[in-house]
Amino acid sequence: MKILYLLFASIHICVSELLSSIPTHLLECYRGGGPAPGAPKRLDVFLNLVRRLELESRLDLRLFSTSLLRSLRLDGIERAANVFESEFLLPYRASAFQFHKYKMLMDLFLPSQDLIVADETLSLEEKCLLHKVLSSSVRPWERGDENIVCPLSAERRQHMASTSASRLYSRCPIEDGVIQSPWGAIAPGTVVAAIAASLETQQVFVTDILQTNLFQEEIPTTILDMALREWDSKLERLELNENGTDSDISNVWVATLAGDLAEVVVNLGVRVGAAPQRMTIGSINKWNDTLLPRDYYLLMPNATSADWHMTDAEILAGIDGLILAQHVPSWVAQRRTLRLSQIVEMYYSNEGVSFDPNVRACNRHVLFSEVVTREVLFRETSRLAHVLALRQVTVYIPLEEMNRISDAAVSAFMDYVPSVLKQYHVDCVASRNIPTMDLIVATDSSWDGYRVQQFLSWIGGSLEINMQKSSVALLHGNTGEWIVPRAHNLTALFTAIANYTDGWPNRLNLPNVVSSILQRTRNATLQDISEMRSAGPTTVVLVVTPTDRLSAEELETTRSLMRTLRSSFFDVFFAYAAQDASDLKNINNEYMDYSELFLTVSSTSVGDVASAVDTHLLKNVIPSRIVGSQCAFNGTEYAQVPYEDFVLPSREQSYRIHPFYLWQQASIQVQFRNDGQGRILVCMWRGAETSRSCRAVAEREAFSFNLTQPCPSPDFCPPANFIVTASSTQNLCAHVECRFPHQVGYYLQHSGLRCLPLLGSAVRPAPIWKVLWLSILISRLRRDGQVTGIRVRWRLFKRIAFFERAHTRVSLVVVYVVTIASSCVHEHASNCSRVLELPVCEWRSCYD
Ligand SMILES: *[C@@H]1O[C@H](CO)[C@@H](O)[C@H](O)[C@H]1NC(C)=O
Ligand SMILES: *[C@@H]1O[C@H](CO)[C@@H](O)[C@H](O)[C@H]1NC(C)=O
Ligand SMILES: *[C@@H]1O[C@H](CO)[C@@H](O)[C@H](O)[C@H]1NC(C)=O
Ligand SMILES: *[C@@H]1O[C@H](CO)[C@@H](O)[C@H](O)[C@H]1NC(C)=O
Ligand SMILES: *[C@@H]1O[C@H](CO)[C@@H](O)[C@H](O)[C@H]1NC(C)=O
Ligand SMILES: *[C@@H]1O[C@H](CO)[C@@H](O)[C@H](O)[C@H]1NC(C)=O
Ligand SMILES: *[C@@H]1O[C@H](CO)[C@@H](O)[C@H](O)[C@H]1NC(C)=O
Ligand SMILES: *[C@@H]1O[C@H](CO)[C@@H](O)[C@H](O)[C@H]1NC(C)=O
Ligand SMILES: CC(=O)N[C@H]1CO[C@H](CO)[C@@H](O)[C@@H]1O
Repeated sequence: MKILYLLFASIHICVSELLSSIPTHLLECYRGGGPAPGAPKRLDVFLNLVRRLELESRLDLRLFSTSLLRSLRLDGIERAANVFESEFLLPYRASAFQFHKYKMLMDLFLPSQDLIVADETLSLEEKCLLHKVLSSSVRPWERGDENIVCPLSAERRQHMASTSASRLYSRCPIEDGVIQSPWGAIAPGTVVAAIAASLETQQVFVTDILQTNLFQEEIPTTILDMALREWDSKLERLELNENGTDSDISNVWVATLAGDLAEVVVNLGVRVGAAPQRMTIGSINKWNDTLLPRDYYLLMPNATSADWHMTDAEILAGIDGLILAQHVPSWVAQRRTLRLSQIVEMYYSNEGVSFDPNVRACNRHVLFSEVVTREVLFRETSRLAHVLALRQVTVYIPLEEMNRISDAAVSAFMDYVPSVLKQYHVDCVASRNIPTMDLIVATDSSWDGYRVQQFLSWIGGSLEINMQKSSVALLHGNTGEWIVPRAHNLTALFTAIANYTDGWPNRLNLPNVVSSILQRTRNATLQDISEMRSAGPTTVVLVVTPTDRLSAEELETTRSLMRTLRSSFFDVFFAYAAQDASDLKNINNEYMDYSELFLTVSSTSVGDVASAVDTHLLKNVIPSRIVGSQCAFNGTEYAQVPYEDFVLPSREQSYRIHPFYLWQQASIQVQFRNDGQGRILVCMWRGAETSRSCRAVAEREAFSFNLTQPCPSPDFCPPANFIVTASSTQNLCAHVECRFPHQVGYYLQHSGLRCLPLLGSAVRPAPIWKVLWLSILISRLRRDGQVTGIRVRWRLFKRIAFFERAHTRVSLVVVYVVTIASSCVHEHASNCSRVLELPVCEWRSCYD
């Protein structure tokens, strides 16, 4: 290992000392209790925030990790007793025991600067969330909800009676600085610090530390003198070898297990003596809600003791940090652009880190023995505890005594570790495909706001919306208004929900929902045209309606709206989660393009609905759409922006061309151009055919699938499906947007697709011009009140008549309006519906 000897003088010049007062940019996170609870404290949310900062700051891994700690981590913040917040006084500061070790780490072992301006990149909610999950602390005081959260047994209640502080300790304090991961809750601040330390390895001599001004300032001279004398005599007696390795402390260990174990020694061991059985190591915890984890309770066996010096989350993160620290320098040597979020995400995944797939959290129990030995842990812990004690304990504890206590703590730790490794172990499993989609959720009266949030938290995580192209939107099931218009990350989603103050649905009004979808789909199509898109995620509308039933009138209205939707837009999937879906199955029996799914749920509980959605929607293949929204116009091909996508090894990306776009076309080409990070395999097939034509596309090559006469017979025109997998990866995706280094990127482009009726055949006015007219017309119609398909059409015709009289040129526009609002009533009609009534098992029939 490379040993860098610290030049303490230089630290003084470039690095400021860590202070215990809350820095200005974090004050808002405490004033008035801080922002309302928002996104779940979960790995995916944490990674998304880190990624956002990485994208903005453009620092390398080493500078970024240390700056992240400097800027947003401050351990040991607690609320002062009996002080009330005022305009001039904020009763919070970093005064709990966690602060001391963290201060030593940052001042002496990880010299760093704060190069990140979080305020420029993150919203207030995001900044505070990231600060809270990075900073270790415990909120110890009684809150008043303990009887609900952690009820007492009668026998325990008697023990409790004797507490008499001015403020009572809670039976279940809240541990901060933790996030939920599939392999147990972890303290991400510890993992980040370990990675930072590994890239700046320092072995610091105890004697050097003792002589640093920064360190000496806060220690009584008598104690310091005793310490110096003891070390000097050790040196004189040549108890230290000539290289001094007997007296140095490694920053990687300070950042991880030795740091937390030294806290046990100093805060508890000094009090109870050198007896392993009296050392409290580890903790019993519980999330207040596993679907929407926000508070992590410490269920302390004895309410009056505050022995949370080394919690399970810190142990797990310490082990993970040590494992990563062993590998990160060599990975960075291979790929200089490697980012913190990539390392952490790959480690906490079933596939492992792309450079070294065995390094992953599901292998933690195996890797543990490679990185931790009792001897090293003892050596590092005892030295650090000795130094830490000078700061925290008011009497001098001789080295011998400190070593005995440390030895007891290390014994207690080594005894405890197997059980904690076992408790949080989850086997590695083969990773599964996650479909990309624009999901829209609408709920009925069965869920209140909190349950909707639980569901969204769960589905946002399962769809990986923070990491992939997917988005989630929330529609009010009764009014059809947008509660969350569209969110690409969970923090934005929860901020919008926190801002929503109107009531939650007391019933489901499906006509309102479908007409909102219709309007949104139209807007999205117009946007596709103006952005010249060639492909995109499919829209999936998930109607959660375990309780409410449709009235006959509503059914009729919905049917006619659905007819309008289905005849004009082709890549909107509907999924209904209901206890009895018989009525819902009647909504659409005209356009059988298999974009419907009925999930039977057994109750209204969020867990039941989530498990049905997981099995039938998320594990399903929902292909992305390849579309030809815009037509060649004025005799020229319209410009098309190639669709950029990527595939991860062991996953696949699927696409579909709806038959509408194939109909009546002479020749269609779909091109896949490899972006050069590995080889891909692209397969094409039509409808439910099992025969696929596949083609390997090497780095930087392109391949076009040619479909001549894709629909030769008017009666049979199955959709065209494509699937892309990565057959090899060079592990070199380097630009900042890469999710992982081993993803393989490609571009998709096509020509010859039929265009939407919206911009039908040869036309004079420019597309944007028409688009505007269309929007104006339809939004006026909607404002007239509740929309039914029939009424829409009727009013449209009245308006058409008006416009025709008003201006002859307008009649051209009107043709498109008719085509879009009630498409297929016109010339396309018969052909349109026939295309769509194809007997191909794609969706509905497979699950019926
Ligand atoms: C979340 O999305 C919003 C917009 O939808 C964006 O402004 C914000 O920066 C995103 N946050 C993160 C952390 O990516
Ligand atoms: C001290 O370092 C030298 C060279 O760096 C090495 O040869 C020697 O073995 C080391 N001594 C001890 C006791 O580690
Ligand atoms: C979990 O804690 C958060 C934040 O305190 C709170 O908003 C939420 O209601 C709690 N959930 C449950 C189920 O108690
Ligand atoms: C908790 O308190 C009980 C009774 O006072 C005691 O027997 C037990 O050892 C204590 N547990 C711990 C972990 O201190
Ligand atoms: C919150 O809602 C108000 C209006 O109700 C709106 O003006 C504001 O922009 C919203 N804030 C966010 C962050 O969405
Ligand atoms: C669609 O566009 C119209 C007009 O531009 C706008 O008023 C409406 O709010 C948009 N609807 C949605 C769902 O975005
Ligand atoms: C159509 O093309 C002709 C000649 O190519 C050009 O003069 C005319 O401006 C174009 N019209 C539009 C609307 O772009
Ligand atoms: C498809 O057509 C293009 C151009 O006509 C041609 O270059 C390409 O080789 C064709 N692909 C196949 C597989 O025939
Ligand atoms: C444009 C087009 O192909 N239209 C066809 C629609 O279907 C009828 C028969 O139902 C044909 O006669 C049209 O040619």
